[in-house]
Amino acid sequence: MHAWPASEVPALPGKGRDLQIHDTATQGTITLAPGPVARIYVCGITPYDATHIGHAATYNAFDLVQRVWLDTKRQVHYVQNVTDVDDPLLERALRDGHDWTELAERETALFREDMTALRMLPPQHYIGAVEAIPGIVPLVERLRDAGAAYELDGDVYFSVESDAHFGGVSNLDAEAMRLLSAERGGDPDRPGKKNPLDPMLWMAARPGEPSWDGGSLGRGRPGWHIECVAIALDHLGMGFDIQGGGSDLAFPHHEMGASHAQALTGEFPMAKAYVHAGMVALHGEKMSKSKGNLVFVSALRRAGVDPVAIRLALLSHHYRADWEWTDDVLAEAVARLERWRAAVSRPDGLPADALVEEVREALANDLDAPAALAAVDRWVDAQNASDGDDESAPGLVSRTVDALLGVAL
Ligand code: 5CA
Ligand code: ZN
Repeated sequence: MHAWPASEVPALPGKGRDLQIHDTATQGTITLAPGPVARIYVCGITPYDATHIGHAATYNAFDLVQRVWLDTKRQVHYVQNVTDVDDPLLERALRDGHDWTELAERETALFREDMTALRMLPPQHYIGAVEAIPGIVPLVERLRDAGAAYELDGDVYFSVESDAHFGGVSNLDAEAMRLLSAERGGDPDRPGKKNPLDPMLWMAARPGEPSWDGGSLGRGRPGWHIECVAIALDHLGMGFDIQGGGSDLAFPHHEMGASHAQALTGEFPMAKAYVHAGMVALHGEKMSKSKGNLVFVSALRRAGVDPVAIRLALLSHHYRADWEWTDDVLAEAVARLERWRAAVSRPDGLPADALVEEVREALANDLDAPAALAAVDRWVDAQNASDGDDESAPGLVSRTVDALLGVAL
């Protein structure tokens, strides 16, 4: 699949700092020091509805990761998937009488437009579940042949007991895992499973549903977790730097994915850090497609909201916080954008070299975007109240917020 166009990332003087990031698996902050090419996998959308502010907030967090790494003069190898065949997509298409492939294509196209408007840097590999199927089948066969997977009425399940590290990503107790499994696409109550938590790797063809040739597995379609693992291993290999997504993916998705990969390769860990963004709520409840309490990025854009203001609204919350979208959050971002634009539109101003370092430091410290905004606010307030004569300052501030925060003034 094609991704979306990249906006240019200006080069800044000097060099950024190595990223310290909170890792869900070790429950602490670790310093990542990748080689010349940093590797990141971020779970993509299930395209049955438009991009909402919650999605955008999560992708914003991982866009900051890329920007910090680029500023350390590394290359970034970024991979993202599109879950373009899965139960929720098929259910929505059936409910609305749409063709599921058309629904997926339309919503993926809209996602690309939203990501472009928000200046999110694109992945180098943007891969759909459907196009990944030829790579998924042999992985499931390998797991089965190694005794890490078993068949149940034609479906193939992964045996969580085959990975000694199972449970080490999300650190949840058995009861919590069972509840979340039932809530998030698993089937802990299906009779015949070796462990109630075992997730499906390959679902045998169901009447009226799309299916693909699965070789020795028979016709069917892939389970959700193996989709991301196949794509990540194909394009990044084991031991990549960050596996990213929203906090609702820690269990079961990232837990199961890590176990699939570790059982397949015998290597540990799949990723050096498992990084999870907080959930954005609307009217007190997590914004979610299934609940329908959504604010769409495309709807805001259509209503004339500057995407740069949307980006600033996302940046005004720490990525790990759960937060609530309100009209005030957007109004504050619009006002901040006006102040910042006024400050950099002057021909000269207060020196900004220290500001570059402050923004770098804030982001390297577990992506503290609110601290980065506060640093820019301080420069902007001082600049708007004084008559500095550094002719390079406004340009340097513009380039800094563009390169490190994706904010185009
Ligand atoms: N296709 C799978 C991942 S392989 C999926 O979870 N798709 S999704 O469309 O449901 O979500 C896409 C990303 O947005 C995920 O990382 C998810 O954790 C994140 N996300 C979903 N809802 C919210 C929310 N309310 N706040 C923050 N992030 C969210
Ligand atoms: Zn995923």
